[in-house]
Amino acid sequence: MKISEIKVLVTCPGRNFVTVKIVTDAGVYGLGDATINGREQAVIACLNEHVVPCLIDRDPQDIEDIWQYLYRGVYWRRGPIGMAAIAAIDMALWDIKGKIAGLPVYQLLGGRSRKSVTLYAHANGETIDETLENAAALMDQGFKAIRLQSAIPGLPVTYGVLGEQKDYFELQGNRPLPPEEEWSTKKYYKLVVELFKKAREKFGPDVHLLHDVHSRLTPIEAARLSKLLEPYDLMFLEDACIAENQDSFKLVRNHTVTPLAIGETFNSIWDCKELIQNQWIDYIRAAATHAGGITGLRRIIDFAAIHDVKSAPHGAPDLSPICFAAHMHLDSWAPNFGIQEYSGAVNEQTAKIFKHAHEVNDGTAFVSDAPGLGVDFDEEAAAEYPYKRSYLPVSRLEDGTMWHW
Ligand code: CS2
Ligand code: MG
Repeated sequence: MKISEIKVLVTCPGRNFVTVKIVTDAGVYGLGDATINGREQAVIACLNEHVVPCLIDRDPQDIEDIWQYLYRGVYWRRGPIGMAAIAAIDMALWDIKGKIAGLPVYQLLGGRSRKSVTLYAHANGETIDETLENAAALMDQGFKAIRLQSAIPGLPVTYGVLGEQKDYFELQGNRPLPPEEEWSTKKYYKLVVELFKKAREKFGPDVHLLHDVHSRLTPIEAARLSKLLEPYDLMFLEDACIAENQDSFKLVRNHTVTPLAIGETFNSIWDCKELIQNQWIDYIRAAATHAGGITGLRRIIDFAAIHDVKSAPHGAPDLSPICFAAHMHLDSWAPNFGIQEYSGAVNEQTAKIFKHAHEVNDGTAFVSDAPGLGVDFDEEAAAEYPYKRSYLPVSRLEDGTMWHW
């Protein structure tokens, strides 16, 4: 069997998604997600100019050799762009292998470790009360784990709290440039501690509560917040600080028993080796799209398993339903699965383009038994929504200093 064509397709049904379609001479095709929010064209160029030409006429069944060829074989290895390109190719090859075998990908990984996949949903609000009302509504829908994010009084915009009308395109206007946000740790501490205090008062001890700091704190600030939140028993505190220096998490860990999670921007095991082997974190949040596909993420999850670190894959709306499908298989297989982030159902346009067979019910997902990844891509529908340039915001401290977004 040979790879006869590889298409790299971009569509914007409300946000940009980059999809790889590998077509074989046997007529079977596979799909992969290569979306990097705000850097879509860089991955497209990397694929079209550098990756695709090397793969035409190769046997699509050689997943491992192709992964090694694109990773080990390349002098300029790692980094988000290269690893997203590898990821999309890798997912598409697993999809093809499953279709040839007539088996869902989780069976190729070794079979299921569980009946279903627990999801955590997002409750956001302009006020604490609104956030808690939204959380209550999600609990009514069956969610047993909820991430709480609330607007910070005194700051113009807060991560995770985009009102109904405001999407990133609207924030950016006709001449897209990164929207600017402001950060103040002092204002944030007060809000976030109050948010979780009220949440526990209202909901009691049983519901799993989570929160994403989105890397805004310094290591010592992160340590302080983790400690302040201890009475409210979080399932995990996400991205408490940046981990470019992995030692930062040693500092946080030494001060708290709040479980820690990180990893959505990681590209390989080398971004989290010390975090995992020293057991400075409890959950690894890497995504198949950004960490080298199913092959890359499976290795990270296996390494995490022997250090008692659980998986909790990134599930933001900027990962396409193809990535969601890949996660469904990894989540169903991984012996050390923790929880899957879920940002809710996709919009109508996206659902028209990406059709997947995985079921979501009562805060739980059920992996499909369709051969391969169990997701399809409608090229004609996708062509109706052309690419639109878009940026993620940037963040500054109140005095204007550039900060982590
Ligand atoms: C996030 C994302 O889902 C999450 O936890 O931190 O919303 C993240 O901001 C986006 O994926 C960025 O593109
Ligand atoms: Mg996050």
